[in-house]
Amino acid sequence: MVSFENPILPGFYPDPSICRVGEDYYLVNSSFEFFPGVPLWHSRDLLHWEQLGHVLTRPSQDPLEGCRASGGIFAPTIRHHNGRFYMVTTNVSAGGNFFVWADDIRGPWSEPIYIKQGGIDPSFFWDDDGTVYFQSTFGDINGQCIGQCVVDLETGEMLTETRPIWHGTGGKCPEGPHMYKINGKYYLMIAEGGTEYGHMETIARSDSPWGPFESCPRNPILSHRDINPRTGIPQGLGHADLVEDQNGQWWIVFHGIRPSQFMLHHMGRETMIAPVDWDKDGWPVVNGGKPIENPMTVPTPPNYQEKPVDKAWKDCFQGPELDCRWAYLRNPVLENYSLGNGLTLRGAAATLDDCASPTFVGVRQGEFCSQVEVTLTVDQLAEGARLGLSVFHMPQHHYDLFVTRREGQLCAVLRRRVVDMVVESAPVALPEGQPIQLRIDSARLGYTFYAGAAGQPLAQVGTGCTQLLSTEVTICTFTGCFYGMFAEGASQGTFQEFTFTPLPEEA
Ligand code: 6LW
Repeated sequence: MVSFENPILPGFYPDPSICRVGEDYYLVNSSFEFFPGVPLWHSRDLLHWEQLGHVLTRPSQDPLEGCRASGGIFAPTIRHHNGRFYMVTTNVSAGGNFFVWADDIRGPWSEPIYIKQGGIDPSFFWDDDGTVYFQSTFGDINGQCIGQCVVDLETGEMLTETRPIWHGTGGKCPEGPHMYKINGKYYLMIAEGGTEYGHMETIARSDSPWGPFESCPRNPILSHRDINPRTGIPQGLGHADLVEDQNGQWWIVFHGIRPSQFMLHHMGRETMIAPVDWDKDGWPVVNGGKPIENPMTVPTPPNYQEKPVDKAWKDCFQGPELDCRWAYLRNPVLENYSLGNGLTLRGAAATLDDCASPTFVGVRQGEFCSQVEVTLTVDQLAEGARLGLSVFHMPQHHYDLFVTRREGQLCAVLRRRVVDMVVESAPVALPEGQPIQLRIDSARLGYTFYAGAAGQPLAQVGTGCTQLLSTEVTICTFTGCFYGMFAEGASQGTFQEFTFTPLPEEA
């Protein structure tokens, strides 16, 4: 047995899907309006994950122009069959359901092949006879359900009409379907209850991929809907996928949230994992029937090695391309970004308030308590233009620490945008012609923003609470908070040495 802490992927990494190829595990997440799309992860022991990159790296695969916050790419499924990888997902802002494929996990991935069946949360299942079944959310006279058709993977053509196969156990929003053939039975696992505090995972089985499906008597097999959020135990567990390891032990990946305080979370839905055993009647039992809480103690996974986890990192932007942890807002205007002795950003008309492609590149917040710092050299900055560091959730919810000019004076300002309110701090004067340090100290309930000349003591510019950047305060987004460098207006600046340092939780 080994112990570990969930989430295995901290920060906004929701709707996980997983597959195994030999001794290698691959996992993907949804990505919505952030680009590149569909983060792609690899592991050899299910507990330590490295990001390989993304599946959707070209705008032709992931058109996000003008898409709304929490639009774009919804839940994906990754599968491997006959030596080929398949990733199927939905772009709710352009095109609907589609899949891409690759013979090498590192790509290149194909252009999209669209499938006419509607709904979201698409998934593939290959039967022994080679028939390929496609599932997604659907609806009929009896309400919301899971719909299925047979598809031709060469063309994406539907070879049958869509038929409803299961309506779930009565929870709202039956979604996130995945089908598995285990011990000769067809199992269909879905999420129900909606991706909030009532989320749950349920399962049913049949002798035929078309059903009828018999519901597991112990449904839901995974849920924290009856666990008090004040306990600090993760909430909103659901949207899961199963995988069998090479020792025959089964595992379930799913997402959950870590509230910062009672029924508020700002880091999005995070990827978690737990072991699965099968009871005498052939039904799955998650984590021995116990709640998902840290520390998790689980059977030793294959290839497991104790590895010291160092969450601190630094990026000096010296490479030919950005590290894959960085994400743009929608399809980026690439001429506004350049690398070489730092990351140079050029501002444009688009701002963080717009559903556009402002000059922004960010990394997901995955720790409650941390310190983020970056050094900025101002190359060009017109009156009122901005260069800075933002805690960004969506266009109506972000806190921006930026360098600007007020009556020609170089200064730092904190601007907090919450729905239709914008509050700006008093400007803090900054010296001309010197590198500027911008810093954000994050705590569970709030952020503190600092600025000043690099190497000098920094001045506090302002503070902001995490509550107003929480999903429950926004339009109930599907995303979470990012730390992002940005440029707006007639501005150009070079960012160097972006450091992330986890801090101990304040007492
Ligand atoms: C995902 C679906 C869901 O596709 O939210 O609430 C969507 N549930 O399963 C976005 O995460």
